[in-house]
Amino acid sequence: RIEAIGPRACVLRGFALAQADALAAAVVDVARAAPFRHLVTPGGYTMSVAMTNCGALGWIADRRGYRYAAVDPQTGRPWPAMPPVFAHLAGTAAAAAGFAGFAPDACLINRYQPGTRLSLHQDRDERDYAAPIVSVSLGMDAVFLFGGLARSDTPAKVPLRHGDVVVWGGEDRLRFHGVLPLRDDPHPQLGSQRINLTFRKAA
Ligand code: MD5
Ligand code: FE
Repeated sequence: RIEAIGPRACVLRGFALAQADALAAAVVDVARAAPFRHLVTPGGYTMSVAMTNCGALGWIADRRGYRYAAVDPQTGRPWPAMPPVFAHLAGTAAAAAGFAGFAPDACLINRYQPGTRLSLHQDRDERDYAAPIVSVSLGMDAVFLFGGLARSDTPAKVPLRHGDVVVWGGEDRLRFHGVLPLRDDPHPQLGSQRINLTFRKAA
């Protein structure tokens, strides 16, 4: 079941359900080597989303700016390798959405707890905007805000549930987006959290 939410953006409902347990177990492994942390933005705000990364490159924020880095600044070691189940899911989801040959080099893992939100922003730190972005939702439900190319465009609200996968590319790649504060409605497997895997080609 493919739901179009833009000309080149769609939700693949339940696409990751069969792999959800394996994905969640791999997140625990990644977080053992590269713990979740709350990044501080260049403006000095501590993000309410906790983040870690796997793959060749990881997205980071600090007082100097936003960028991708091969080494985790907290541990001084390279980010953990991308688990095969991650890379396979990202590739098959992109292909199902019409983007053949997607090979992400970065996976940002976002952890939301009750009250956590992500304010409207664009993803613009990647070298090449031609590659799509694939996002996998695990755990508690969230309301995704899907805006336009201007910050002032009123966003649509898209509910995202455990196992849903969203793919954005082409003219939808630079749309403003965010996540409303998470409600506490514990998930049977993951408890009071939502995990989002965001696959990108950064370099
Ligand atoms: C999340 N994360 O649910 C979202 C999923 C982030 C982020 O936004 O930057 O970590 S990725 C949503 C996304 C990516 C690229 C383009 C668009 C949305 N879009 O055009 O709406 O934690
Ligand atoms: Fe984003």
